[in-house]
Amino acid sequence: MRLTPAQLNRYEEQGFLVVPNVFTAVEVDMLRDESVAVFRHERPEIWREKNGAPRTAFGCQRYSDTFRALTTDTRLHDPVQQIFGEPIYIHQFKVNPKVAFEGDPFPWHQDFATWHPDDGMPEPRAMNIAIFLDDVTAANGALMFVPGSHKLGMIDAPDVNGRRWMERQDVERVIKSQDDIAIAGGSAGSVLLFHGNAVHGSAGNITPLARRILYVTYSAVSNALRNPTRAEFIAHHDFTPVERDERPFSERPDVTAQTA
Ligand SMILES: O=C(O)CCC(=O)C(=O)O
Repeated sequence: MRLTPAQLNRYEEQGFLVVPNVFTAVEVDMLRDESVAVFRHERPEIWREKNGAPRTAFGCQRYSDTFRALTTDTRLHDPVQQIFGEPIYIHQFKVNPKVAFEGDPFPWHQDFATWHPDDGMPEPRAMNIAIFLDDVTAANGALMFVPGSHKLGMIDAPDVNGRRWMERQDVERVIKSQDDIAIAGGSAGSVLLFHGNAVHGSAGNITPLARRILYVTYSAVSNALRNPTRAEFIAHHDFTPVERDERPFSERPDVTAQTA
């Protein structure tokens, strides 16, 4: 999948982009089933909310054939490679389920404000591309973005218990300066791309509707980590370029059965 000039312009102006109807309903079902299987595991890579509800499954492409195949799918790989103009590797992979009634918020932050100080990533030449596994709305915890905030550069954020959420005065300043907050919603199967310096966050999910989102963070190979400090399952140390595969992940022989 290549982005059109209009989509690229929008991404460059806003710092994020939703592309509807990229994955089919059958594929979304496969990815949902696989994420349910992943969250049955008790592993250090699976983080839970304070109440025990699943929050994030990191690095599950390493033990799931379905998710591994997905990382080479041209619908995820190609738009990012198009933006960076060079080979890319996988910096991070995760599923955030934001479960019905219990999913907690993600406070405002920039991803690069963690990647740079904690992972030793030189430049914001890494980005997320995400698949909506449910219909994502303002009600069930869609990501919110401050449009254009990626152009402000990285804003230092303090390390508080291993997380670098933005300080409130910075959030206020950025939202005032851009005068906007946008909801990145869409139907299941849509894809969301966003810049490493895009200021974003999401509210909790108090609805009975799940809001599962799967994220692949690709980085330009020239931007490989210099001195990573976080766990390898969060910030990978394997900088091998991803080899794209023209076959949709769902049609590959190794992903016909649930694998996680
Ligand atoms: O899934 C979400 O609601 C937000 C996730 C996010 O921003 C992050 O993991 O950095």
